[in-house]
Amino acid sequence: MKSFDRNDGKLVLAHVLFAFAALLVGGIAGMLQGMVRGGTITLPANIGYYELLTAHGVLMALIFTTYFIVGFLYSGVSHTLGGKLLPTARKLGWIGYALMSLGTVIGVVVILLGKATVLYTFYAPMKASPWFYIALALVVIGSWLSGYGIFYQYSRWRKENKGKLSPLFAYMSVITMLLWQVATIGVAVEVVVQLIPWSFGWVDNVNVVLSRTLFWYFGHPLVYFWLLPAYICWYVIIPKIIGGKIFSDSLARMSFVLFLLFSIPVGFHHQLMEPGISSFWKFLQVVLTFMVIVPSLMTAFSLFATFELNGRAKGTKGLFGWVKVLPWGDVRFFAPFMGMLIFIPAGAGGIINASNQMNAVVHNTLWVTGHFHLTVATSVALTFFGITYWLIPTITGRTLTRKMNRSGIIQTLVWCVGMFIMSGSMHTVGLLGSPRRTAYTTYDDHPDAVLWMPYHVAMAIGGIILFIGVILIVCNIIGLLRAPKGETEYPIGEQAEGAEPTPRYLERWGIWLGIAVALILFAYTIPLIDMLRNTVTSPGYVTW
Ligand code: HAS
Ligand code: CU
Repeated sequence: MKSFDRNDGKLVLAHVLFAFAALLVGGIAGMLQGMVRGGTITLPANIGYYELLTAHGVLMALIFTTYFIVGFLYSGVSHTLGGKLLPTARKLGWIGYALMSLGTVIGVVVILLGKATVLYTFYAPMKASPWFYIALALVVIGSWLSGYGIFYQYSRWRKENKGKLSPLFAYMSVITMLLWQVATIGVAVEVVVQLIPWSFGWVDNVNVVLSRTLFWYFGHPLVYFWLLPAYICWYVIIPKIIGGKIFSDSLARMSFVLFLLFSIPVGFHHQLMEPGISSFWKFLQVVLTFMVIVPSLMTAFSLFATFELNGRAKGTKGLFGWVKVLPWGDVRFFAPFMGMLIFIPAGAGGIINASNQMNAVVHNTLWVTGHFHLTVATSVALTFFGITYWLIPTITGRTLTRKMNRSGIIQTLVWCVGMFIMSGSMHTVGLLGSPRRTAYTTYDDHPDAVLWMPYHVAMAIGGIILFIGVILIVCNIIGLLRAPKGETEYPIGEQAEGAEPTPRYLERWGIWLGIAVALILFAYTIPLIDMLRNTVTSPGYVTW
């Protein structure tokens, strides 16, 4: 077994540790805001509920995820494309890291100073300090450079390995980063062209519906930018960990291609209840949203196939015999598996959100908050935790001890229990009409609100359990950094024998990017022209 390149290990570790530092600070904010909303504590006068909520959203959804993803993708690209990053790729990785970190520090300071209480979606016409938007721009530009590093390593590998199929991990990393490049154009235009000039006072008004549309052009693919690295783990890593095989390399690649095509032209499903967009275009984007469910269903199918083939190879019988031979005691499997399992109801919730009429029931209620705590904060986060348990030992030349493995299983269970209570209450009380994004209020003891209160308290209890989960994962990481020296394998699965060879057109980037751009133009051109023609602008508001 070849050990992981030391210099690359440093780059990956820097990203992973930054990610978990963000998780810790974001987790503190999350627990406090849960308790405030449940009416169990009040904050000191100089800290606002919405300030904490902004810090929580930014640190968890934008910073924890992006750092972890960049670190994880770099590790796999280094491992599968030559065993070492090329100097240019590594340099781009470090410059990206520096820019993102500068942006994060500026952003967090501005939020904590109370100058940017605009939540992680920073909807206009709420107006933050310009430095908040500049900070966000730095994070995005940094992540672009990290993406270029991955493209560079991949294209050099392909030049030197003419005619060979690229490793699946690397291929998936390239798609993830391509999706990110195309998606972030929306938020970059929003921030640079609209929000920065406006918040500096160079222009007085902002086109609100345009800014939200540019945001969601980015905001939906953003959720797949979180999901795809988890899928890389499910497709590539998990088969190896369970001692099985990847069901089909072609199917895996095809599902990623479908994400590239369909995850961008669907942002309107976040704006179904907004005026200013005609129902025809909303309908069209809902249809495309249902298209983007397909690659997730393909993933579910493929995972079941991998599990079942693995069971059959080990002699299990019956419909569910394969369940018995899965390595339940191995946290590298157990944590991502719980992520998969929870993704079934989480994804079903998404399909409900995307259905126009039902969106009218759930939009802007705590149901949506429940939905994304199952998707990103459970399916994705648990998978990232599961990766961490082997990634840190691999890149630092250590081993995962039995004791650490057990702490990992306990951490996973704590997370699941906390999330079950918190997200379960959010879903239920959302259906009862309780709005999202609100601090504690009794609504003058209105009968509806009286009904909501116990759920809000349950949310706070779930939030406290989750915070214990955050502390446990941080302790586990400290444990991993001090684990005994040794070699830990980078688990990369292989395709099952007898599967069809992968068609080469899956790597013809021109075709896929071309179709993706065509779909985006189709879904967005006319609505954008409408928004530019019939502008309704607004001055900025500081609502906090
Ligand atoms: Fe979503 C709102 C629709 C997936 C995240 N979503 C959000 C927000 C976030 C978010 C953060 O259409 C809130 C944004 C805000 O602040 O306003 N979402 C969908 C749909 C999907 C979906 C159709 N969302 C995600 C994922 C996220 C995420 C993934 C993060 C990672 N979402 C919406 C809509 C809204 C929305 C509307 C707006 C709501 C509103 O009104 O504001 C789909 O992609 C889901 C497809 C998934 C599946 C599940 C497949 C299952 C698999 C697991 C297999 C398990 C195995 C193990 C094999 C169809 C792959 C089983 C083993 C056994 C032994 C049983
Ligand atoms: Cu979406």
